[in-house]
Amino acid sequence: MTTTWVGVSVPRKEDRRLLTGRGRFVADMSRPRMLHAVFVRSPHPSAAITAITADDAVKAPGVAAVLTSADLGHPYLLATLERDEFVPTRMPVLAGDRVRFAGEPVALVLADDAYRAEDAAELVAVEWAELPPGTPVHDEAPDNCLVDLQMFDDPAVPGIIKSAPVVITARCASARVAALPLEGRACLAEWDDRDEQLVLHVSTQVPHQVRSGVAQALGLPERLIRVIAPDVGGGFGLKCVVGREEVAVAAAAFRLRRPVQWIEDRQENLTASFHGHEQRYAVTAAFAADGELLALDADIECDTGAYSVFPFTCAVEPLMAATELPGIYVVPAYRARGRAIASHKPPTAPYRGVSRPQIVLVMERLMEKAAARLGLDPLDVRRRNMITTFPFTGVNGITYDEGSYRESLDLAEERTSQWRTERAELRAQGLLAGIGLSCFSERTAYGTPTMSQRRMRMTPGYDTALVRMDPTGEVVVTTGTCGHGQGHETTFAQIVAGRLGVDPGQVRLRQGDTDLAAYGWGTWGSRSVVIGGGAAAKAAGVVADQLRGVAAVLLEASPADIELDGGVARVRGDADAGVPVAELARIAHFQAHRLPVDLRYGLQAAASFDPPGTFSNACHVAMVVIDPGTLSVALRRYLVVEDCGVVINPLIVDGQVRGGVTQGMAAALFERLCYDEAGQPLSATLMDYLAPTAAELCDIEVIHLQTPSAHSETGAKGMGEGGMIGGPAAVLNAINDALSSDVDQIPALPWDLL
Ligand code: MCN
Repeated sequence: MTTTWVGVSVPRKEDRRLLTGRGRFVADMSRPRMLHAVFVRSPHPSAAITAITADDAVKAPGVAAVLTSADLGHPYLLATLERDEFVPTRMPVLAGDRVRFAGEPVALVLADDAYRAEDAAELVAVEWAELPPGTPVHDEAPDNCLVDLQMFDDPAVPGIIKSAPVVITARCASARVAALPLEGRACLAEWDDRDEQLVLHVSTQVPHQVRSGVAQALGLPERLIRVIAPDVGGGFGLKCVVGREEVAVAAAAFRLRRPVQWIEDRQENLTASFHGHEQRYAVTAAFAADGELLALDADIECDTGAYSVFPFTCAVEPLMAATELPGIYVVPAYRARGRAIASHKPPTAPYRGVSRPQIVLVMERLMEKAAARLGLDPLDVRRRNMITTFPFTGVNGITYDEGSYRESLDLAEERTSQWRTERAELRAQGLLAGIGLSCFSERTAYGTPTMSQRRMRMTPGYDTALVRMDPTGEVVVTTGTCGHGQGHETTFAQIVAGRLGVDPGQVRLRQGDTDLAAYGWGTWGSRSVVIGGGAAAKAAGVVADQLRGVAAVLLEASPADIELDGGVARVRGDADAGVPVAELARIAHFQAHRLPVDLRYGLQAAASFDPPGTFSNACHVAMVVIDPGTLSVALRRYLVVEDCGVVINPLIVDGQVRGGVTQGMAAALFERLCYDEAGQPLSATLMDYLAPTAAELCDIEVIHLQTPSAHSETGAKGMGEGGMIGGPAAVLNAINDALSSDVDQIPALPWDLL
């Protein structure tokens, strides 16, 4: 049996450097003659710019330049959907004649240190003419609607609703939130004369899309730009779009031929980067007397802020929500309208979960409400409606691959039976205790077959990996995916090591560099293990065949009889006949003449992978205790039964689940970005924006079921967002259980619970 590293909790290779302060983040980098960039930002949510005067700022100590939109030639980012219902709008790199949210960048100050740049930014005089309330965000969309999609429109729906025994209507909402990565956005751009390249070090999840965005905005060929993502301190979707600041910094370095660095501060991160999840749902669901869901009608509004993000566009949330709302339930008749509404707030990016925390919340609230109205057990109502035969093609046209929807619910119910006793005891003591549950699937690894349905001009999906073994038998893997906290250096090494019969310690992942990797789509949408890992597995399989070929020559055996394991190539069934893999590598490189032509010239292979996507699933159960005096909610117990197919590294998967649940419960209980009536941000610091701490958490127990995916090279399904997707609904259902309430929006703040 070949040793497999799949399923082993290999400690994260990256943690030694990260935990000992030896990581390399953009802010750790410095260059001779480097300029520090600070942006002059709009204090107004909606105003015309009538003049910008930088005379005083330019004369300030240490200032090298002040650049405006006009200085840069009015560059912009444009993300487009090829749909008539979509209104394309430009996002200027620096606002030129008009600002559309408070915090929008209007000028770039470059100085020899960041403090001088900050001081000089205050000297830039901008003349504003505030626009009257009600002025459309974009002239192209007088009603502020940037996309209006009637995604599904079964004409039978109104009739079914009219004659159904039970009709449930609900208005669910989720607040605008911040992804809040530990490291904000950051970039350092420098012109490299020797390579004739603009090298851009960016804290990003999508290096190739940053390259495309900069190239398109500045009218440069992509070859002229190299984007490198060094260590990235989290992104959660905020960094899977291209920041206009990144383009501005690139333009400044290109123009001045001096290195330019920009480090976003926390206030900018909260008020001027990308937000997520501000959505409103008006849903009507028809149920039969036995709890069967008969029809669903949904009207979905996503407040997507002032601009369409590059490359996803502002349609990403409404499209996802309207398409995937039915989730794990059989919905026989469906209507869904999804709209992206522009507002005078920062644009939204695809923050972790992308609409799925909201659609799961909607469906799980509907199940609870239907059960309450019909006097049925809410778990039985879920079971009555769950998809149980696979593959299943839903009314939304989505084909769901094999999952364990029913099994995960059954197991969760069994494992939490004691919680019900505990809840009764707590209630007997006069405490407000409640248990809530959410069942859901998480579509992951969206390849081009799926993404093309969105009709983006830039359609993401595939990825390519290159696996190379060097003459000492060590392996380097390059990939277009770009981990930023998920432990890819470890899990990709496990996948590749298993195929090559070597130790994961011998496999080094190189990612986040557009000059190293073929065009790829970065890390988001829980795509990396399936798509990047799948490409790496395929390429490693080819290199393994090459190794078997070389071994077969040396051992005078058939390649089919060669096993690679423990760093040695052996003839199956013959314990004595073996050659170390390192020796095969040496011969393949240094003694090529001894090998047949097709085995000469090194050990390497590239492979691409582009699956249709696969669905993981999970059931979350939360138990809360609510203080009757203050109505503050404390999480007491949390269980996740999750199925992401073959688990490559249980330690990492558990960490991903726990991190996601933390964000999910924070969205349910604390987090919201507030704006006043005029559009001024009120959550500009971490004193106002309540991020969770360890004190707000309880232990999160994780149990794995493993239903392998047929669409994945390794059988793994993605899972990086699941914790966030299931968390809000489970916590909100627990609160409603504790208070016998019917709250449908998150966060559920104490005053909402009165
Ligand atoms: N994994 C595994 N076995 C599986 C599935 C996953 O061992 N069956 C491992 C993978 O190998 C990988 C990790 O779990 O190391 C997550 O894998 P995957 O589900 O493929 O998700 P991605 O790596 O593509 O990560 C994206 C996902 C998303 S969309 C967001 S948002 C998010 C998240 O990951 N942002 C994160 N997790 C994050 N974790 C950190 N620390 N920081 C972020 O910004």
